[in-house]
Amino acid sequence: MNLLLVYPRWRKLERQVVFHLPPHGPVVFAATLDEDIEVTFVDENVETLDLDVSPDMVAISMMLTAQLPRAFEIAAIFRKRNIPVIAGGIATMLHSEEVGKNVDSIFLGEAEDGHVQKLFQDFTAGELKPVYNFLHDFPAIETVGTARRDILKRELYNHKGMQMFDLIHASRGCHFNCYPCCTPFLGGRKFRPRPIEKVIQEIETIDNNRLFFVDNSMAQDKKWEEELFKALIPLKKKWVCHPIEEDDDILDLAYQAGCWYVYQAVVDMSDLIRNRIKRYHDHGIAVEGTIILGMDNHDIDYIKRLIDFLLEIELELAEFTILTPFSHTPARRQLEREGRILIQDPALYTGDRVVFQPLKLTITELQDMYYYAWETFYQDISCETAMADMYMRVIRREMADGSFKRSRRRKQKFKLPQDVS
Ligand code: B12
Ligand code: SF4
Repeated sequence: MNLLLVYPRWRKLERQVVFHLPPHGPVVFAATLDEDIEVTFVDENVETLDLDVSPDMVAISMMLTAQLPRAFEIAAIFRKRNIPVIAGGIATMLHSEEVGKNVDSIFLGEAEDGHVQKLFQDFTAGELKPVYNFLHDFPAIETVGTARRDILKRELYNHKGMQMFDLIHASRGCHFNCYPCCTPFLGGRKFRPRPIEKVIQEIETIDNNRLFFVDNSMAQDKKWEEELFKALIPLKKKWVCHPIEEDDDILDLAYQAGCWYVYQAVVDMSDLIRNRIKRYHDHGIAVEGTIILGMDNHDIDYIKRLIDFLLEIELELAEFTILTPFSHTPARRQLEREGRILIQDPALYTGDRVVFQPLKLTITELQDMYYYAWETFYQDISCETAMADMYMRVIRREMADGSFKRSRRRKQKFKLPQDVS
């Protein structure tokens, strides 16, 4: 059977440098498929989807709400040609009703442990059902296998000659319940670490020294974290991740294990945040702050002071977004209750547009403060230069421990003048 697996494109954050990472959901999903399913993968963020091909089935994988409109366009084109279309991934779970109206079958939940086989068996028998719901029926974590990175066109994930990182996950779930986040809905608030030997085995297959652990938060099981970092040390990989346990021994191990930088939410200007950032820095770990603008206590003055604070605590990078009431988050529930959601169009749920009524700002003021934040934080060192600095930092470490590899180069694409007619 021929399966066309598509990752629809979405618009990137305005003002941020545009770069592309290889998607993770599709390759982890592909690893769960039986061998007789031949997968062709197209990531529309980096290549053009040929809409004239005729696979036996189209599978759309969606992570973000903003991917929905394009996914529906793709589904409509293939369904018109009587090619069945299924959908899965995070955004399918978050918008199951709407997605269900646009495809032949939706898959909700995690694909491992035989879950997805049910769908393909039914399809082969000509009995594809509209919904396969495994949403809170989590597969045994041991059944998560090595992702099928062989289906990626990896040379396309190269930013200006710099090899971007490969995505991997060492755990699923998150027991916290933060205001803007839908992960508790998806993952059931239970931390599910993968067996460390399986994670290491998977990493050994990755032909890239730079990784991004997409785990929600590493800081959920200290002992597991410690064992994972110890096991990573000999591999000499360099990696980024979400927060790590605030503990000097763990942070020291993380650095030795190759931790390059962490994404850390900066939610206020407290000493707690200041000290947390300092602690990472003291251990040689850089920080990319993730800052959501438009919270109920934010006014113009607060946001201006917040940006000054970010510069003062010397974050290496900052990513600004505007509070977006994504489905199944506490933020959406509150703003819905208060009648403050103004825009429902998923195309505008990119994280850089105001789609709700802020409390202490007008819509225009919040949008302007979003631009102000990017422009002020990067006024002396541009975002591109700050990213290049981060790469120089990792290259130096790689050179020092002998793990540096040159980036892959794209196949020749340019024509010589005499070839151009
Ligand atoms: C990696 C990641 C990114 C990467 C994506 C890289 C890429 N090329 O895709 C980057 C850093 C670019 C990113 C950006 C953003 N992200 Co993000 N991201 C994630 C993260 C951490 C991991 C996703 C992942 O890979 N999961 C692991 C895979 C294996 O799980 P999975 O996709 O569910 O796949 C399983 C199943 O769903 C199934 N499956 C998957 N596909 C299919 C298909 C079919 C047909 C079937 C049957 C099954 C199936 O099989 C898999 C195995 O079981 C999640 C949080 C999380 N932990 O989930 C947030 C998350 C998806 N991001 C989110 C957000 C808010 C954003 C941003 C908008 C803002 C921000 N800065 O965080 C930006 C985008 C801004 C923009 N406009 O560009 C939200 C989603 C919001 C939404 N509803 O749109 C999440 C959930 C974070 C959160 N805590 O709220 N993100
Ligand atoms: S923001 Fe991070 S720590 Fe908080 S609930 Fe979401 S995934 Fe967990």
